[in-house]
Amino acid sequence: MITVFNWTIGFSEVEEHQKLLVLDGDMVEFLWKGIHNVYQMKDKTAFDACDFVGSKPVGKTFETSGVRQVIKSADGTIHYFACKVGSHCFGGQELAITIIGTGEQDIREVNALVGTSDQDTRDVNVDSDQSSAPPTKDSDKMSAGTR
Ligand SMILES: [Cu+2]
Repeated sequence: MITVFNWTIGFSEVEEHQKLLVLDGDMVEFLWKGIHNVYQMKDKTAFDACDFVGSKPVGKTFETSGVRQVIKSADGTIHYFACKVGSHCFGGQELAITIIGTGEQDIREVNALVGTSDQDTRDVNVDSDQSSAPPTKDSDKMSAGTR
């Protein structure tokens, strides 16, 4: 699936405009007008600080609109992107893309559950299958550890 993302919407500084949920292997296409680019940031710290050290350009650094990136890795992984032009990143032109699964979940339902933290979104996979009680004897051994 290709998700087309308006790459200048983050200037609104509305937090929800700076986040996106995708399925593993989805492609995100950044679209814009004017002079912008797309960099994948090293990590969340770099993303929050608009620090481009260790970042990698997606496409050419002054590509015209239409840069595409396949988002692929484990569930719950967050990929961070920002524009390196001028102070655009500080102005809100940034995007955190979270992978929420491989395609079997309803993306709209999950949307309601994420967005408040960077917690692993794998929690949303928990369903009604919790009726099986943990084994009592063996679990004592396992938790005996280092406490
Ligand atoms: Cu920009």
